Amino acid sequence: MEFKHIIYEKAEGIATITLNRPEALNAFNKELITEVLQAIEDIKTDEAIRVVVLTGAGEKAFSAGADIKAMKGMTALKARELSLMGEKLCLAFENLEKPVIAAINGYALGGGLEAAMSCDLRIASENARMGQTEINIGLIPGWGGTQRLTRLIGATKAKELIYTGKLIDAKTAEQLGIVNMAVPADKFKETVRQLALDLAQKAPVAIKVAKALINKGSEISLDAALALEREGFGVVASTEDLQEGVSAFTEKRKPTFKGK
Ligand code: DAK
Repeated sequence: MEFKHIIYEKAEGIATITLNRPEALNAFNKELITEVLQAIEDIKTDEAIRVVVLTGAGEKAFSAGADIKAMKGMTALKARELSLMGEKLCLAFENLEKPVIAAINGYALGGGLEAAMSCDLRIASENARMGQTEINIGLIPGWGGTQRLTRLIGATKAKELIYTGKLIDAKTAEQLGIVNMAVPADKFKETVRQLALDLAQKAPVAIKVAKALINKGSEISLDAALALEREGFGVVASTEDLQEGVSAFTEKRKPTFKGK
C-alpha cells in the first residue's frame, strides 16, 4: 500500500501507523485521516496482525490536533465533513477488534489527544505534552473529547482541562489516568515495543471480547453488562485457544495462541 501522509509498517504481528506530517506537528488533515482509515481496513482483514501502534513522526509531536490552517474560511459543509471524518477515525480505533496502543512521543493536543484517547492503551514519553486546547482558538473538543476525557478522568478534572486549554506533562497525565505510563524518553520506544509484543502473544479472541465488553459495558446498566460478560465468557471458553492455554499450563510451557 502506498501512503503519503502516514508510514505503515507490519512486523512480528504488530502494525505500526506513524502519522507523518512532522512539518505540521502531524496535524490531521483530510488526506491524513483517509490514509489512517485505509490502514485500519487492511489491519481488519490481516489475521497476522494482533496489535496496532499509533505514533507520530519526528521528535516533537504525536499530533497537534486537527489542521488549524485548513480551517481558515472553511464552509459549513467542509467543517461538517472534517467533523465526521474525525469521529470516524476515533470510532475506527475504538471499534477495531484488536488492541491499539497510542505511543505519545510529543505533543498530543486537541484532536491528537482525542485520537489517542480512542486507543486502548496510552504510553507517553516523559517529554510529551497533552491538552484539550480547542478553547484557545474558540472551539470545543469535537472528536469525542468532552465525553472520552470525562469517562477517563471524571468531570472535575475534565472540565479543568477543557475550560483552561492548558497543557499537562506526561507524569501529570499518568497521575490523572489519561495515560497508562509515562516513560523516560530513552526507554520509550523499547517500552512500547515490549508491550506490543506482549499483547501480540495473547489470545486474540479473548482480547477482542474483553475490549468489546469494557467499551460497551460502560454505556449500559451493570446488570446488562454482566449478562454480556457471561455471553462473552461462553464464547471465549469455546475457543481452541482456551484448550491450548490449559494444555500449556499443565505441560509447563508457553502457549501458542492462534485466534481460533
Ligand atoms: N494545525 C496546523 N499546523 C500546525 C498545528 C495544527 N494543529 N500545530 C502546529 N502546526 C504547525 C505550525 O503552524 C508550524 O508550521 P509553520 O508555521 O512553521 O509552517 C509547525 O507546525 C511547527 O509549529 P510551531 O512553530 O508552532 O512549534 P512550537 O514548538 O513553537 O509550538 C505548539 C508547538 C504545539 C505549542 C504549537 O504549534 C501549537 O500551539 N499548535 C496548535 C495546537 C492546538 O491548539 N491544537 C488543537 C487544534 S484544535 C472541527 C472539528 C474538530 C476540530 C476542529 C474543527 N470542525 C468540524 C471544523 C478539532 C480541533 C483541534 O484539534
